[in-house]
Amino acid sequence: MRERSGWMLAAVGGALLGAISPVSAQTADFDGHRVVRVDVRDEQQLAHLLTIASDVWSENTGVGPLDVRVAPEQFALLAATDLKFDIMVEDVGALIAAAEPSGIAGVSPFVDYLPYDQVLAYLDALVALRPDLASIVSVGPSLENRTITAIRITGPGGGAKPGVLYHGCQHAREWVTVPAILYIADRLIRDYDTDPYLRELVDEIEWILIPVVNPDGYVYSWTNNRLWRKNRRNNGNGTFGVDLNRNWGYQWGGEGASTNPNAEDYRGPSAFSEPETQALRDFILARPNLVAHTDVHSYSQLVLWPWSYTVALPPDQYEFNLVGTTKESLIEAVHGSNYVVGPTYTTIYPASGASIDWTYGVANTLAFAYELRPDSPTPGFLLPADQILPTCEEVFPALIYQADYASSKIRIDLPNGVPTSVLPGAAWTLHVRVTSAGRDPVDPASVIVHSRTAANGPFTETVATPLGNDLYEVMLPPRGCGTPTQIYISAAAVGGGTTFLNPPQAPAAVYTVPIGVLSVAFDDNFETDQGWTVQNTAVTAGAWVRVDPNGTTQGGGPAQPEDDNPDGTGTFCYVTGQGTPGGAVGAADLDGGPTRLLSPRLALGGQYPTVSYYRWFYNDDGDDSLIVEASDDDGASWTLVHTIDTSGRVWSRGSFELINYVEPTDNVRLRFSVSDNPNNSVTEAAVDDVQITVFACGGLLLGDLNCDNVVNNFDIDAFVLALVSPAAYAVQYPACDILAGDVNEDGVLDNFDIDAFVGLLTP
Ligand code: 0X9
Ligand code: ZN
Repeated sequence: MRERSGWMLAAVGGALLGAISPVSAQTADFDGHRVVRVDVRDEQQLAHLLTIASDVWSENTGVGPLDVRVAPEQFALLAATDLKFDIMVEDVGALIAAAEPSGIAGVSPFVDYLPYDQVLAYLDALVALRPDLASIVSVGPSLENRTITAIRITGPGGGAKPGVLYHGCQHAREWVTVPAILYIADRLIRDYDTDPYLRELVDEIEWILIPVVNPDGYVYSWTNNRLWRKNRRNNGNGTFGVDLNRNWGYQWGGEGASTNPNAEDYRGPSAFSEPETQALRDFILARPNLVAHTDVHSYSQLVLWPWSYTVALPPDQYEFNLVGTTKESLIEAVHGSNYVVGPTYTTIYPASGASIDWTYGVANTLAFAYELRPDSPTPGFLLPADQILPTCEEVFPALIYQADYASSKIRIDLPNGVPTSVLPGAAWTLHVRVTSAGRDPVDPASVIVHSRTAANGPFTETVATPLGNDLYEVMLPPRGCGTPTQIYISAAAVGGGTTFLNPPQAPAAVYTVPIGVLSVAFDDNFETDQGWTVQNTAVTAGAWVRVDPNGTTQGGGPAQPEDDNPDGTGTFCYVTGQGTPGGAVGAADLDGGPTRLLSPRLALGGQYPTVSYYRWFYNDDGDDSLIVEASDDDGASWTLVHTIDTSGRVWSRGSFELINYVEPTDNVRLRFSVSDNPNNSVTEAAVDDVQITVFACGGLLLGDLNCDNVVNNFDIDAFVLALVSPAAYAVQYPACDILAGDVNEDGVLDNFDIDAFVGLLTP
């Protein structure tokens, strides 16, 4: 895992329960409190430290360097132990005092932090500036009955406009998120007359901006405890607060959220138990026009997207990554700040019940979360006021871009998917649904299916036929058996603009439709021995072994899996060394290596094999990997297929077209290799459910003039002979069908087939 300093989420984990004093009504006093970075060597030291410290400031609690806050008397206790530590913050109280707002009434929100009533007054002032564009909208009541207040901004003209909803301050102490939202409203309103681009976005989009979605917490962070995070729910056991960003109802109650009411990431008693999340949920559900959502937090300088609850990537990962990396450069272009982008789970930590998982997973918006300045624990939440304006300025273009992108988006779906294969000689139909997010309608003449029959040839464009209700269809012509058909779809809005693609990375990525009859050539769930061999080099422990695995754990998560792939059958798989139930994690992992798992020889000559397998990989220092290779010469030489170097801690599926790596010969082998060399970490890998599907032609293979079931240079002589003298061809190749030479599939073998035939031979 990437090392990051950061203590965004303090006091995570039940171990801290006893150490945290119940919140009193008095102003929390952090004078003389230090933040120390302790070198925690093992679980015992960790447990001991957690009985001493007030709370944890690192984002993950575990063995290794750990930042904790200690009161002066706790510091004395710590100093008396043999734990080694560095002092990171000398005086938390002084840090808070240094970032104290001036409290001057009427001050700009971009010059100093504003108390809640002045935030509302600022919204009123903006509405007063442009009542034709802006209005105050009530989202609903907070727990203490404050009104969660939005400013709605849109230009003249009604009708269905795509909407965007951006908000700050789910977490009370993240003060800079409030001006960041106000700044958007400010610019949209003040620059409407002078900036044609912003004017267009205001006219064509409904903007809902909520500077503070947790008003009770925000007020409390001003009056009582500057470092308050949650809402102000009385949990009934002397503790207060539910983490609103663990209370949303998509996969609520999973990883990365606490059941402990005292914890900073307490998820609440049930999904949407809190008035604040309920109000936002109902507000969003009542507005199906919403296309984008942003939840602004601080700090760490990150741009995050779903999922937060699982390591799995969202279905729209490609698009999130595209928009996310564009945001990264837009931000950097303003003041040079570096923001790290990625899915929440892997970029910060697991967090179930987070807002963006719900607004993406349920409300179907393009949902991002930000962590604003600074990038380090000091000053962390206590960002000096002179950094408010640059922070607002640097994220503004990225936030605007997200709204522009999401609201002009055209979506291309394949309601029936693409066929896994089609029969040789049969025409087939593709159904496409094309919808517009609303700023401009779809241009029906722009819906085009691009198809080609050679891996590198030009695409043929077929304009789709509209069927009504956003549905279109395209009839694709019958083809002989051979190279798969490749397709992608494009569409644009009336008036042009961006051409949207499916798959979005087309034509670099395409849908592949094999022509032929699908069959399974090899299937191994490792319940029996199908002839795999293990080859070890410098392995001292943890070589590949076929077992029903015993799980091991490290840092609260699995290292070696307890079960084989849950999507497959049986209980066995290959793992790197069998774990001992309850044994130490390091005793059962791989040491040295590589250990290599070699498949039996696979006869795949002349076919189109798709290989799929399931894998597990865990490595606690990030310098090892699981390597997947293929060979077409019985293992004499190897071609790299996949490198898995992220610790998923879950089973995931890998698949590839063999032909993209090696020739499908009768001497194919697969190989899975992993090493921990030098032996410096916990390294665990597992492999299960290796399956190879192939397409048998069961008929004519186009281009296979010598009928040996492969199209290659050995067909050239036969093709030329067939072309110049069909009679001579029939004599020399009595078992073959001359129509295999009709490569362009126009019904005859003639000179027009030459280019197509050459196309089959040149990869
Ligand atoms: O833990 C959180 O809720 C967020 N970090 S913070 O330090 N600001 O508390 C990160 C969660 C990402 N946000 C969403 N997934 N909405
Ligand atoms: Zn936050």
